Amino acid sequence: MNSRFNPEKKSGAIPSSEITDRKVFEQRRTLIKASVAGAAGSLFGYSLGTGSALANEVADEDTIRAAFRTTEELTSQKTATSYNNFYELGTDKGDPARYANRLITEPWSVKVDGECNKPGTYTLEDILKPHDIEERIYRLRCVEAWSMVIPWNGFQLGDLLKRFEPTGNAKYVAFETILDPDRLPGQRRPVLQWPYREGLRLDEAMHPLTILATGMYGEDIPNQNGAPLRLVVPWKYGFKSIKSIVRISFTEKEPPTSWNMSAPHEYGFYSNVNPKVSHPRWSQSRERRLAGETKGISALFSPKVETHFLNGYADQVGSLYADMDLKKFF
Ligand SMILES: Nc1nc2c(c(=O)[nH]1)N[C@H]1C(S)=C(S)[C@@H](COP(=O)(O)O)O[C@H]1N2
Ligand SMILES: [Mo]
Repeated sequence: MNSRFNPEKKSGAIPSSEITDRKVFEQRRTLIKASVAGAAGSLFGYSLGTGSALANEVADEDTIRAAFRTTEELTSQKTATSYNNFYELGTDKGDPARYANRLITEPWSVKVDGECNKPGTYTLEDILKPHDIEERIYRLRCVEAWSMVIPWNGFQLGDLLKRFEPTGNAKYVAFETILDPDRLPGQRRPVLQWPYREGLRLDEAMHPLTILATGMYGEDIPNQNGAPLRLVVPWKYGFKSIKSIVRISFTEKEPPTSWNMSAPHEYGFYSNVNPKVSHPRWSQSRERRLAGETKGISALFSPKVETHFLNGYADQVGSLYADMDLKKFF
C-alpha cells in the first residue's frame, strides 16, 4: 500500500449505461428487494453483541438501494484489472496482473470455523449454490488516495454467514487469504505477515452493503482482483476488502488484521473512510478518481474529488457507528 501513486492519463470511459442496461437495472431492483428483506431478517435474528453500536434500525430498503446507483463515471475495466494491490503477487501496481496465473483457483474451498454451529470445509460450488448473483456499483477507495467506481457481481456476505449459524458468542468475523509461498511470489518476502488477514464486526459483516464478489463488469472476477471470492466493504478503505478468501472464522474477540499488525498507528481495525481522520503520513480528505482508461503517465492527472464520510454510504451504514468516537476507533 505504500508504493507511490502511479496515476495514468485519462481518456475514454465506459458510460454506466453501456454496462448496466435498463433490463439489468430492473432485474437488479428485484433481486435487491428480495435480498434486503432477507438481510434485515437475519440481522434481527442474531444477538449481535453488546458494545457494538448497533443497528436496531437498519437503513430502509430505498436507502440501501440508493447505494447501488451512481451517476459517477465508471472506472474502465482495463484500469480496474491492471492497476492493483495484491501483495501476494508483488508490490508493484502491475504485478498482480503480471503474475495472476500464479494463483490457482480450481479447486477452491473455504474453511469455516470458530463460534458457529456449522463449521467445516466448504467447496466453492457449495458456497455459491444458493446465491443469486446481483450487480452493484460501488466506489472502492484505496487508502493511498485513489478510488475507482466498479460494477461488482456478488452476493451478500450475510446470506452466506447465516448458513453457518453463528453462535451467540460470535461478535466478529475473520478472513484469511490463500497461503502458497511456493507459487505466490510476494509471499516469499516478509512484506506482511502471511497469510493476509482481515476482519469485521459481525454487524458490519451482516450489513446488506457488504458483499462477497465473484465477478466484476459482468465477468468472472480476475485473479488479480481476488478470484474466486473477494470481500467488498464499500465504506471502508480498500485494504479491508480481502482477496482470494480461504478461511472464515467467527470470533468473540476482535481478530488481528494484517495492516494493523504491520503498522498499528497507521491502520486501525475499523478503517472507515473518513476525510476528517488523516493517515499519519497524508491527508485523507481528497482522492484521485481513476475513471476512464489509463495509459502511460498516469493518474496524477486524474481529477481529485472530495472524499466523503463513509465513502458516501453514511445513510446506509452510519448507524453502525452511532456511539463511537471514530478518531479513536479509526
Ligand atoms: N489478500 C490480499 N487482499 C487485498 C490486498 C492484498 O495485498 N492482499 N490489498 C488490499 C488493498 S490495499 C486494496 S486497495 C485492494 C485493491 O483491490 P483492487 O486491486 O481490486 O483494486 O485490495 C485489498 N485486498
Ligand atoms: Mo489499498
